[in-house]
Amino acid sequence: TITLIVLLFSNLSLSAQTARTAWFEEARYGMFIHWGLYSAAEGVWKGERLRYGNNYAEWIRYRNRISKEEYGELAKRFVWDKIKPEDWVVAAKNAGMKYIIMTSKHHDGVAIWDTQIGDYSLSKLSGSKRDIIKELADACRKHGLKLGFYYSHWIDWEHPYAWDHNQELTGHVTDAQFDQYWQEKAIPQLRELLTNYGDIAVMWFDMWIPYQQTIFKKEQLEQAATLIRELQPNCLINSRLGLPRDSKYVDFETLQDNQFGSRFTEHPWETPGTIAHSWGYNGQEREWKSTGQLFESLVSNVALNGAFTLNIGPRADGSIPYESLSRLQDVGAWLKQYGEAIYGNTGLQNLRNQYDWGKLTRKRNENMVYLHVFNWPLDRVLRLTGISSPPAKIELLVNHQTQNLSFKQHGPLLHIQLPENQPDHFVSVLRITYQAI
Ligand code: FUL
Repeated sequence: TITLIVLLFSNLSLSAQTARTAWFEEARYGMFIHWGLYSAAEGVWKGERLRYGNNYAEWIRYRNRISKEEYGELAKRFVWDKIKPEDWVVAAKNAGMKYIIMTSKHHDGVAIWDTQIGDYSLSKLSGSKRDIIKELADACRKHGLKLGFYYSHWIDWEHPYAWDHNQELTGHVTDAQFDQYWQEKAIPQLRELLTNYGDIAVMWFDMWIPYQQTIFKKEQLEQAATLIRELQPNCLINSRLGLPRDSKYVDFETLQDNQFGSRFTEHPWETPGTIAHSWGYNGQEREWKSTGQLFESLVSNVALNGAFTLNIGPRADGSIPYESLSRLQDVGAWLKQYGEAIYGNTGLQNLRNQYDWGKLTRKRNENMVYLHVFNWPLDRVLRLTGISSPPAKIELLVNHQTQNLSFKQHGPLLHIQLPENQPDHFVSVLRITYQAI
């Protein structure tokens, strides 16, 4: 009986987790927003560019050793009458994204919402009465997008007892001091975020090494996780919380920055990728990813059962740089036509899924497979191996319509006859319907 009960319970918790993550596995594509005081610095401090290291513009306080007070002055540069969080939500929606992860507190320690904990918040530093997080939450509800919060729980360059990466700003921090930071700042702030903004879909933490290699104690991380479960039982927690991936508190895995999947993985996972090099706005940005790269990231993650959370960094007046907006629009227009090949899609577990023409995705629980053709074969024959059951029909998706294609099956090899020209400039899509796979 005991084994049975244990089994029953583990199944229960498994299904609770599956129910929680169902929307996330359907969504596949979301927007990450990095927006904070660093956005106003634009990657330059007193005429000096970002110093060494990872060159991330949102790290400028640390990299350029800016004092807390001087850094706080950046809040004065925000152009309040232009800032409209609803514009971000509309941009995400038009881009075909299903959720938004917003920086509520990045490593600089500044709360973007109107926190009652401490005085280091955007509202207090700027004197503005607006609560951008509240406005964003309202806009997400209005437009039907899920909202999650990024919260830097480990690194906080403002609090004297938090973690400052190399311990250069705060000096040595003892376990007891760190716990003081945790109990007086992080936990109460998390409580605010989970209480005052309606349904929160994700708490996105940011520690990229296991907690055993950090100052964190397991109990502290579990304290945050149980608080989340208590206040928002449906809220997902990402693996950068720092607990092991198989912990009941970790709902999905976040890979390293810009790191894409390399094999089919059954548990829910995502890549956080940024559209440029920095995550926060950098006026000196030179490394914009091409739209082609973004398509490749999205499709290849979905083909391995993953999601893609694409970051943009709006300016201190709320505007989204043209370079980002145009790329978002390109992918959004494509998704309007071919979204059925992305949303709710996964891959095929035992397929290598590496073809010279592109990638294959599969609509979950249906006998439908999509071929995403990045390279239109010059001989107009598309070769697919790996699926032995014969297709019932194969269609090319063209201008919101379909065109039947002829095909021949030679044992495990399928030859599909293509028209001369690829219908889509970026990625053309074929749909194969099987009796069974
Ligand atoms: C990293 C952070 O250090 C970056 O600033 C950014 O927030 C990224 C998503 O996670 O590890």
